[in-house]
Amino acid sequence: MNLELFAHVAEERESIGTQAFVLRRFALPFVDELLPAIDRLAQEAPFRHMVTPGGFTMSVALTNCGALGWTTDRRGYRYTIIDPDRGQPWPPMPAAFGRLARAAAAAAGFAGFEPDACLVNRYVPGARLSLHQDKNEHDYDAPIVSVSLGMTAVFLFGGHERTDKTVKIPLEHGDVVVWGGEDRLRFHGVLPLKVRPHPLLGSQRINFTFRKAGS
Ligand code: MD3
Ligand code: FE
Repeated sequence: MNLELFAHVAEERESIGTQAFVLRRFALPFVDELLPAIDRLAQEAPFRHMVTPGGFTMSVALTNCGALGWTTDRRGYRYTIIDPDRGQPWPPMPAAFGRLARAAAAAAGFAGFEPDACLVNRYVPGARLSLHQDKNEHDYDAPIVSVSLGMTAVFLFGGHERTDKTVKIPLEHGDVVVWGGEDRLRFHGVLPLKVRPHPLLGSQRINFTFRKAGS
Protein backbone atom coordinates (compact mmCIF):
# COMPACT_ATOMS: atom_id res chain seq x y z
CA MET A 1 0.00 0.00 0.00
CA ASN A 2 1.17 3.50 -0.78
CA LEU A 3 1.28 5.23 2.61
CA GLU A 4 1.48 8.67 1.02
CA LEU A 5 -2.12 8.25 -0.06
CA PHE A 6 -3.06 8.64 3.59
CA ALA A 7 -0.57 11.30 4.61
CA HIS A 8 -3.09 14.09 4.23
CA VAL A 9 -4.76 16.23 6.80
CA ALA A 10 -8.43 15.45 7.21
CA GLU A 11 -9.71 18.30 9.33
CA GLU A 12 -8.27 17.81 12.79
CA ARG A 13 -7.86 14.08 12.53
CA GLU A 14 -4.93 13.31 10.29
CA SER A 15 -4.99 9.80 8.80
CA ILE A 16 -1.66 8.04 8.41
CA GLY A 17 -3.19 4.62 7.73
CA THR A 18 -6.75 3.38 7.42
CA GLN A 19 -6.93 3.04 11.22
CA ALA A 20 -4.08 5.24 12.43
CA PHE A 21 -4.74 8.85 13.33
CA VAL A 22 -2.63 11.76 14.52
CA LEU A 23 -4.59 14.04 16.85
CA ARG A 24 -2.39 17.11 16.77
CA ARG A 25 -2.07 18.81 20.19
CA PHE A 26 -4.93 16.72 21.60
CA ALA A 27 -3.08 16.30 24.94
CA LEU A 28 -2.41 20.01 25.53
CA PRO A 29 -5.43 20.53 27.83
CA PHE A 30 -4.13 17.64 29.98
CA VAL A 31 -0.48 18.75 30.24
CA ASP A 32 -0.85 20.56 33.58
CA GLU A 33 -2.05 17.30 35.10
CA LEU A 34 0.24 15.00 33.13
CA LEU A 35 3.60 16.53 34.05
CA PRO A 36 3.22 16.33 37.86
CA ALA A 37 1.78 12.82 37.46
CA ILE A 38 4.87 11.77 35.47
CA ASP A 39 7.14 13.27 38.16
CA ARG A 40 5.33 11.31 40.87
CA LEU A 41 5.50 8.14 38.80
CA ALA A 42 9.24 8.59 38.21
CA GLN A 43 9.81 9.03 41.95
CA GLU A 44 7.99 5.82 42.73
CA ALA A 45 9.15 3.70 39.77
CA PRO A 46 12.23 5.41 38.32
CA PHE A 47 13.05 5.49 34.61
CA ARG A 48 15.65 2.84 33.82
CA HIS A 49 17.57 1.53 30.81
CA MET A 50 16.58 -2.05 30.15
CA VAL A 51 18.53 -4.67 28.26
CA THR A 52 17.14 -6.35 25.14
CA PRO A 53 17.25 -10.12 24.58
CA GLY A 54 20.12 -9.41 22.16
CA GLY A 55 22.13 -7.88 24.99
CA PHE A 56 21.88 -4.21 24.03
CA THR A 57 21.08 -1.56 26.62
CA MET A 58 18.23 0.60 25.33
CA SER A 59 19.03 4.29 24.75
CA VAL A 60 15.44 5.05 25.75
CA ALA A 61 14.74 4.93 29.51
CA LEU A 62 11.37 3.57 30.56
CA THR A 63 8.94 3.00 33.38
CA ASN A 64 5.32 1.86 33.56
CA CYS A 65 2.05 2.43 35.36
CA GLY A 66 -1.16 0.45 35.42
CA ALA A 67 -1.90 -3.19 36.20
CA LEU A 68 0.73 -4.45 33.75
CA GLY A 69 4.12 -3.06 32.73
CA TRP A 70 6.29 -3.85 29.72
CA THR A 71 9.79 -5.09 30.50
CA THR A 72 12.74 -6.57 28.68
CA ASP A 73 15.85 -8.45 29.79
CA ARG A 74 18.12 -11.14 28.36
CA ARG A 75 15.25 -13.65 28.64
CA GLY A 76 12.86 -11.68 26.43
CA TYR A 77 10.11 -9.06 26.26
CA ARG A 78 7.01 -9.42 28.39
CA TYR A 79 4.36 -7.69 30.50
CA THR A 80 4.62 -8.15 34.26
CA ILE A 81 2.48 -7.24 37.27
CA ILE A 82 5.61 -6.71 39.37
CA ASP A 83 8.27 -4.11 38.59
CA PRO A 84 11.42 -6.28 38.49
CA ASP A 85 13.61 -3.45 39.87
CA ARG A 86 11.41 -2.78 42.91
CA GLY A 87 9.77 -6.15 43.48
CA GLN A 88 6.44 -4.35 43.79
CA PRO A 89 3.45 -3.78 41.51
CA TRP A 90 3.73 -0.94 39.00
CA PRO A 91 2.15 2.29 40.29
CA PRO A 92 -1.52 2.75 39.41
CA MET A 93 -2.43 4.69 36.28
CA PRO A 94 -3.08 8.32 37.24
CA ALA A 95 -6.72 9.36 36.68
CA ALA A 96 -5.73 12.04 34.13
CA PHE A 97 -3.86 9.40 32.08
CA GLY A 98 -6.97 7.23 31.89
CA ARG A 99 -9.21 10.15 30.92
CA LEU A 100 -6.84 11.21 28.13
CA ALA A 101 -6.48 7.66 26.79
CA ARG A 102 -10.23 7.10 26.64
CA ALA A 103 -10.95 10.50 25.07
CA ALA A 104 -8.26 10.07 22.39
CA ALA A 105 -9.34 6.53 21.53
CA ALA A 106 -12.96 7.65 21.22
CA ALA A 107 -11.95 10.60 19.00
CA ALA A 108 -10.25 8.12 16.66
CA GLY A 109 -13.27 5.82 16.56
CA PHE A 110 -12.27 3.30 19.25
CA ALA A 111 -14.96 3.84 21.86
CA GLY A 112 -14.74 1.84 25.10
CA PHE A 113 -10.93 1.55 25.20
CA GLU A 114 -9.85 0.48 28.70
CA PRO A 115 -6.05 0.26 28.85
CA ASP A 116 -4.46 -1.89 31.55
CA ALA A 117 -0.87 -0.82 30.80
CA CYS A 118 0.94 2.45 30.22
CA LEU A 119 4.57 2.33 29.06
CA VAL A 120 6.38 5.64 29.58
CA ASN A 121 9.49 6.23 27.47
CA ARG A 122 12.01 9.01 28.08
CA TYR A 123 14.32 10.17 25.28
CA VAL A 124 17.34 12.45 25.62
CA PRO A 125 19.27 13.74 22.59
CA GLY A 126 20.64 10.80 20.60
CA ALA A 127 18.16 8.28 22.02
CA ARG A 128 16.30 6.26 19.41
CA LEU A 129 14.01 3.30 19.00
CA SER A 130 14.82 0.93 16.16
CA LEU A 131 12.12 -0.42 13.88
CA HIS A 132 9.91 -2.95 15.68
CA GLN A 133 6.37 -4.28 16.03
CA ASP A 134 4.41 -4.25 19.29
CA LYS A 135 3.44 -7.92 19.62
CA ASN A 136 3.58 -8.63 23.35
CA GLU A 137 -0.05 -7.65 23.99
CA HIS A 138 -2.66 -10.37 24.32
CA ASP A 139 -5.31 -8.70 22.19
CA TYR A 140 -4.39 -7.04 18.89
CA ASP A 141 -7.98 -5.83 18.46
CA ALA A 142 -7.51 -3.07 21.05
CA PRO A 143 -5.82 0.10 19.78
CA ILE A 144 -2.65 1.70 21.16
CA VAL A 145 -2.79 5.36 22.16
CA SER A 146 0.50 7.28 22.15
CA VAL A 147 1.10 10.72 23.71
CA SER A 148 4.20 12.81 22.99
CA LEU A 149 5.50 15.56 25.28
CA GLY A 150 8.58 17.74 25.14
CA MET A 151 11.09 17.74 22.28
CA THR A 152 9.89 16.89 18.79
CA ALA A 153 10.83 13.46 17.46
CA VAL A 154 10.69 11.99 14.00
CA PHE A 155 8.52 8.92 14.11
CA LEU A 156 8.98 6.24 11.43
CA PHE A 157 5.82 4.49 10.30
CA GLY A 158 6.35 1.42 8.16
CA GLY A 159 4.41 -1.50 6.81
CA HIS A 160 3.90 -5.11 7.82
CA GLU A 161 7.38 -6.21 6.72
CA ARG A 162 10.56 -4.82 8.25
CA THR A 163 11.85 -3.86 4.81
CA ASP A 164 8.70 -1.95 3.76
CA LYS A 165 9.12 1.73 3.00
CA THR A 166 8.63 4.04 5.99
CA VAL A 167 7.14 7.50 6.21
CA LYS A 168 8.53 10.10 8.63
CA ILE A 169 6.06 11.84 10.89
CA PRO A 170 7.23 14.58 13.26
CA LEU A 171 5.57 14.18 16.66
CA GLU A 172 5.41 17.36 18.71
CA HIS A 173 4.52 18.32 22.25
CA GLY A 174 0.88 17.38 22.87
CA ASP A 175 0.42 15.20 19.80
CA VAL A 176 -1.55 11.99 20.28
CA VAL A 177 -1.53 9.07 17.86
CA VAL A 178 -4.03 6.22 17.89
CA TRP A 179 -3.27 2.95 16.07
CA GLY A 180 -5.71 0.12 15.66
CA GLY A 181 -7.11 -2.48 13.33
CA GLU A 182 -4.91 -3.31 10.38
CA ASP A 183 -2.35 -0.64 11.36
CA ARG A 184 -1.82 -2.10 14.85
CA LEU A 185 1.04 -4.41 13.81
CA ARG A 186 2.93 -2.06 11.52
CA PHE A 187 6.67 -1.69 12.01
CA HIS A 188 7.58 1.62 13.61
CA GLY A 189 10.48 3.39 15.29
CA VAL A 190 11.91 6.75 16.32
CA LEU A 191 14.97 8.45 14.76
CA PRO A 192 17.76 9.63 17.08
CA LEU A 193 16.45 12.67 18.94
CA LYS A 194 17.96 15.99 17.92
CA VAL A 195 18.78 18.75 20.40
CA ARG A 196 16.04 21.35 20.24
CA PRO A 197 15.16 22.00 23.86
CA HIS A 198 11.50 22.36 24.75
CA PRO A 199 10.39 25.29 26.94
CA LEU A 200 8.58 23.06 29.48
CA LEU A 201 10.58 19.84 29.40
CA GLY A 202 14.07 20.96 28.37
CA SER A 203 16.24 18.48 26.45
CA GLN A 204 13.97 15.48 26.72
CA ARG A 205 10.98 13.84 25.14
CA ILE A 206 8.45 11.79 27.04
CA ASN A 207 6.23 9.39 25.14
CA PHE A 208 3.62 7.27 26.81
CA THR A 209 1.64 4.53 25.19
CA PHE A 210 -1.60 3.11 26.53
CA ARG A 211 -2.23 -0.50 25.79
CA LYS A 212 -4.57 -3.34 26.56
CA ALA A 213 -1.88 -5.89 27.33
CA GLY A 214 -3.75 -8.57 29.31
CA SER A 215 -6.73 -10.74 28.45
C1 MD3 B 1 2.45 1.97 15.59
N1 MD3 B 1 7.18 4.02 21.20
O1 MD3 B 1 6.96 2.14 23.09
S1 MD3 B 1 4.83 5.64 20.08
C2 MD3 B 1 6.86 1.76 21.91
O2 MD3 B 1 7.65 7.41 20.49
C3 MD3 B 1 7.03 2.77 20.83
O3 MD3 B 1 8.28 6.19 22.15
C4 MD3 B 1 7.45 5.08 20.27
O4 MD3 B 1 7.01 2.41 19.70
C5 MD3 B 1 7.79 6.32 21.02
O5 MD3 B 1 6.62 0.61 21.57
C6 MD3 B 1 6.36 5.30 19.32
C7 MD3 B 1 3.81 5.25 18.83
C8 MD3 B 1 3.43 3.83 18.56
C9 MD3 B 1 3.19 2.92 19.55
C10 MD3 B 1 2.71 1.67 19.21
C11 MD3 B 1 2.44 1.34 17.88
C12 MD3 B 1 3.20 3.51 17.27
C13 MD3 B 1 2.70 2.28 16.91
C14 MD3 B 1 1.89 0.10 17.50
C15 MD3 B 1 1.63 -0.17 16.19
C16 MD3 B 1 1.92 0.77 15.21
FE1 FE C 1 6.33 0.32 19.61
